[in-house]
Amino acid sequence: MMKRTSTGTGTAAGSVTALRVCPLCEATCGLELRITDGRVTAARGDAEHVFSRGYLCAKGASLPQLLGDPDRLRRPLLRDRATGEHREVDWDEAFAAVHAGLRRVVSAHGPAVVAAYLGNPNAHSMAGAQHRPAFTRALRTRAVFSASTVDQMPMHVACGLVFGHPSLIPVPDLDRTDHLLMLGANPAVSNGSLCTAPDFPGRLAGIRARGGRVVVVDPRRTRTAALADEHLPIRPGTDALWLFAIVNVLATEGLVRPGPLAAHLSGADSVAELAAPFTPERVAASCGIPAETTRRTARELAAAPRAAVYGRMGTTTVEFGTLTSWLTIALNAITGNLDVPGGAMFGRGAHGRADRVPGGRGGGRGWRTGRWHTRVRGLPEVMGELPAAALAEEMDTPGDGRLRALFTIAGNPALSTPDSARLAAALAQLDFMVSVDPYLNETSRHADVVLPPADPARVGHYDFALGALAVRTVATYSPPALPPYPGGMAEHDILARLTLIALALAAEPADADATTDAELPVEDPRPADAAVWTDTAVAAFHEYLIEEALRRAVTEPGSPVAGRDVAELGALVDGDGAPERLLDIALRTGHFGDAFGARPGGLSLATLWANPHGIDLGPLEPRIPAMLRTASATVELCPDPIVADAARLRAALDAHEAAEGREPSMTPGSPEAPESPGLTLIGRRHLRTNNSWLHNVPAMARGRDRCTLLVHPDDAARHGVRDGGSARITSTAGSLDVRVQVSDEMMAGVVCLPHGWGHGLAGTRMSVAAGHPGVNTNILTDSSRIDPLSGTAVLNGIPVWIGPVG
Ligand SMILES: Nc1nc2c(c(=O)[nH]1)N[C@H]1C(S)=C(S)[C@@H](COP(=O)(O)OP(=O)(O)OC[C@H]3O[C@@H](n4cnc5c(=O)[nH]c(N)nc54)[C@H](O)[C@@H]3O)O[C@H]1N2
Ligand SMILES: Nc1nc2c(c(=O)[nH]1)N[C@H]1C(S)=C(S)[C@@H](COP(=O)(O)OP(=O)(O)OC[C@H]3O[C@@H](n4cnc5c(=O)[nH]c(N)nc54)[C@H](O)[C@@H]3O)O[C@H]1N2
Ligand code: SF4
Ligand SMILES: [Mo]
Repeated sequence: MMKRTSTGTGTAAGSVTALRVCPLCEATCGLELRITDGRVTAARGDAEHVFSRGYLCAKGASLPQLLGDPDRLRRPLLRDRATGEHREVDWDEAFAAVHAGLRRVVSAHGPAVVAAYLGNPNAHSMAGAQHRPAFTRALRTRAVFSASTVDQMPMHVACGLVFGHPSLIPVPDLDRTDHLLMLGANPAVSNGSLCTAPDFPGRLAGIRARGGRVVVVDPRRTRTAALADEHLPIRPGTDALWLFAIVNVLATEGLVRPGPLAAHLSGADSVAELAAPFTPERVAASCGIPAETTRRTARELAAAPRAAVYGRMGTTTVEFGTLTSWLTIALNAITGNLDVPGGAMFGRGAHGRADRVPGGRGGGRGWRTGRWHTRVRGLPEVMGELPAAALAEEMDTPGDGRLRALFTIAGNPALSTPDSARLAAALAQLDFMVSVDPYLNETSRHADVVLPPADPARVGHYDFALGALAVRTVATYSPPALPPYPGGMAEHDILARLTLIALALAAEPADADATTDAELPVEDPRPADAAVWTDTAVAAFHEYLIEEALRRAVTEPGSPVAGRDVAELGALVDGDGAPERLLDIALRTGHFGDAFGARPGGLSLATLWANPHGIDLGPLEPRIPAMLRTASATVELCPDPIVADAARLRAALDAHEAAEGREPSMTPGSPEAPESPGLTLIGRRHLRTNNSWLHNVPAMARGRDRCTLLVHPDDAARHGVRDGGSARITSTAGSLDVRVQVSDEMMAGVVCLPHGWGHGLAGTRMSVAAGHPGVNTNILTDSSRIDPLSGTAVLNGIPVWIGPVG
């Protein structure tokens, strides 16, 4: 195949443009980058991109500053354990240090004491999808943690139980719905999550322009609430009660109408039974929503021709996160809005696999959690991962199996996960730590070796993770906009080398008592005794990945290339490097693929190259029952773990009613209950932030202080704090001093602090961020409070006390 060039047409003198999908959030906007003198000098929306049509936000526009950030690491760093200082080294020295450090830990204690933490940007790179999984498997450890358990894991669990696979997550069909009931989401700022839709705000406006209705349920009057027809303030953590009350109204008023889905649904009657105790009147005080409003909301939902219920962070990172996520699915199902246009539908990436029996009945083995447990608290594994809330205790609690080494890949758990003070201390006392990260930040400052990947302009891009969550099926491939810089290394090449090191160590004899029961699911492609991370070994590893992908494709049921010859297909694979070749295989063997010639006109890498503004494969289509993976081949609407958790919710409501008179609300916030804290804490995001890592970009840092505590005027008066003054905020986990911003956006009894701040720590190298550090709200997050079914930390709805400082 001919080598293709990436940069496009010339513009102003000396400049060219290149197209690139933005890697910063889930909206996947097409950008047009201007490149001058080998640098990205400007970014604007790609007006011709089939999905985003020119939309971009302030973060996308700041990409040139991010790429050119002088603090961005371009060479590996090695840490001197005596001084704590990091110094630049070459790649060979860095990988040699990884090899030696990992060998020291694994030969003494076995691979089970090595942990990995995978952060959010893994969902936004090809390397995260293509190379990262082999690395964590090669580590042979069960101690894999990720940002999912401070994010969307409850939705995975709900979908795993109901549909039989945790990745089958329905998304609101924004462009065709007449009614959107949105809980705990602020897409006007976040640009959407678990729902990929560039220009989310424009699409919300579209619903209203069509005569539809948008209802936002949120303790704060957010930008999104301001765009809606109606805003219902709700007490943090009580959405499960409220959604059950909606089900209760539908059931008692004869409004349960699953429609054609009924044929593929089991357990719908049990949902109504579960909801029986939760009347609108009973939950009103806890939720802060009058019973009449709840009844009206239920009737409006039932009456809308096409409606979707959608919940995000405010519904997942709460005490009943899985139950709440499940309720959104259940409501869509019993109102006849699941898997129909305008309702909640299943996305499918352009590379997505074919459903098992095309057009036929699905079915599978079902899905479960708890295949292994954490050492200290016995918390169950979910999707092969352990809760981030347990990371610190697994590292700092003495005993057999204590975690002694850690790899962080694209993560900043020191700011992003619970009980940060304890976690920072635990990171500091690890035997060995490696961070794959472009910044020396609050997490990587603890790393013995920091491996910085080349920036996104220098690698290709295709959205593997987000395609399945998009409101339309769209495919865009962005080739590297710039050549590799001298001495830089792409993330996939870093991960390939780390995998080779882990595989080589697996082949070495270990100490007698350092045993593991984990088998080795990745083959070491090198000949015996070959050097570990040479270019030749990397090439062999890439060949192995490509062959594996083909082997899987020819054996998978329903695959359009089932039964064909791996060597025959291998000769047809297109693309310049391993990431492109793996993408070509995924595209061509997927649902829309050309099946390596068997389906002319189907997708391949070549068709993506020919369409640089993306290919639109149309709106979502119904997929039940063929996509189902439950044992019964039905939507199992009332699985046992959900029934049990509904009993836990009922018990919580009963307990609070028993305490009636002393404490009129299930959540803290009542002055009549002095033993309970005064207030509940929730989080927020800002247009110019991206979790913890854009605060070093000058355009993102400019302007007013954003790390403020929002307090309702009545609460400010009651607790003696004033606008612009300092307050001390205290939870069961820790205490912070923070600047107060009095705001009637807040529901009374609820205060709000953003996450991702707390910069300027010793040993970090983020000069802009250090100039406006803010405070780390996760010092207040109590790692003992989790949603038990998913292990997800309670980040929203934290009981806190506040008072003036001094
Ligand atoms: N209190 C509270 N805490 C929260 C949240 C909240 O709402 N409230 N939100 C949670 C959510 S939703 C999430 S997703 C998590 C995020 O948790 P994390 O993923 O742990 O944290 P991020 O701040 O996203 O850090 C991303 C890291 O990746 C690095 N990075 C950026 N690009 C690349 C790349 O291309 N390759 C590599 N290798 N590294 C890269 C950055 O420098 C940074 O160190 O935070 C969670 N924490
Ligand atoms: N600008 C910007 N965009 C981002 C990010 C960012 O940091 N900055 N992060 C990205 C990431 S990783 C993610 S996961 C997404 C998250 O995307 P979203 O979930 O849309 O973003 P949040 O701002 O966390 O919105 C959660 C909302 O829930 C509300 N809330 C809190 N507690 C409750 C509750 O108990 N019930 C209800 N009903 N509401 C509650 C909060 O007030 C808040 O408005 O955003 C992504 N996009
Ligand atoms: S909305 Fe998201 S994808 Fe679009 S430009 Fe902004 S950060 Fe990038
Ligand atoms: Mo997230």
